[in-house]
Amino acid sequence: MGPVGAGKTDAIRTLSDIEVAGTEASATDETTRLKPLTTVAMDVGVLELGAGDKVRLIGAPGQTRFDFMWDILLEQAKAVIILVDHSRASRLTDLEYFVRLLTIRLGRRRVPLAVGVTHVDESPSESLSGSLSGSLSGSLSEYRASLRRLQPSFVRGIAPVMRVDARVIDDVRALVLSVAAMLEMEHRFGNR
Ligand SMILES: Nc1nc2c(ncn2[C@@H]2O[C@H](COP(=O)(O)OP(=O)(O)O)[C@@H](O)[C@H]2O)c(=O)[nH]1
Ligand SMILES: [Mg+2]
Repeated sequence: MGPVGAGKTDAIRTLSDIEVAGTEASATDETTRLKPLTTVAMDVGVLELGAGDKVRLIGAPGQTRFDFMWDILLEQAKAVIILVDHSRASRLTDLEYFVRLLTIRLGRRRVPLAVGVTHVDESPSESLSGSLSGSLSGSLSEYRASLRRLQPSFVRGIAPVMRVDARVIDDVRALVLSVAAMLEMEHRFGNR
C-alpha cells in the first residue's frame, strides 16, 4: 500500500517472477496531474521462493474510490508493506493515513508490517545520507517515531523501516523478505 507514485507498481514489477498482471490505465480523476498512468485496480505479481513456495505480491489500488477493494485484499493478506514517498511534504501524514486505515480495517487481526521509504534520491535536501543532520538513521527515525506514537495494534512485532528504491531488486527483495522472515518465525515458534 502507499500513496500514488510511491512505487507500488514498480516494486512488484521489479520483484515478480511472472509478468505482472498490471491494470495500469489512463487516470481520469485527481491523479491525472500526478502521472498519466495510474493503478486503477491492483497489480499482481509472484515471487518464487523455491520448493514450491510462493509469495503473492498484491499492489493495492491507490485511489480512494477503490477503497472497498482493500477489505477484500486484506482479508487474505499475510503481511502488509507500506511504501512512503520521501519526496512528498506529506510523507508522515501519508504513513499515518495508511496505518490508521489498516488499524480500522484489520480489526483484531495482527500481521507483520514493514515500511519502505522511496524516492529518497529525489529529495536531496532531505537526503537520508550525507550530512549528520540528515543522516540515514536520523531521517528514518521520523517514520519510526511516527509508528511509536501511533502504536498500531495490528502490527505483530516491530515494523522495520527501510530505505528502498522500487526500481532496485535488492531493495525490494530485502523489504519483502523482512516480512517473510517474521512470518517464518511465527510459523516455527508461534508466540514463544
Ligand atoms: N527516483 C526514484 N524513482 C522511484 C523510486 N521508487 C519508484 N520510483 C518511480 O516512481 C514512479 C511511480 O512509481 P509507481 O510504481 O508507478 O507508483 P505507484 O503509484 O505506487 O504504483 C515510477 O516512475 C517509478 O519508477 C525511487 O526510490 N526513486
Ligand atoms: Mg501503481
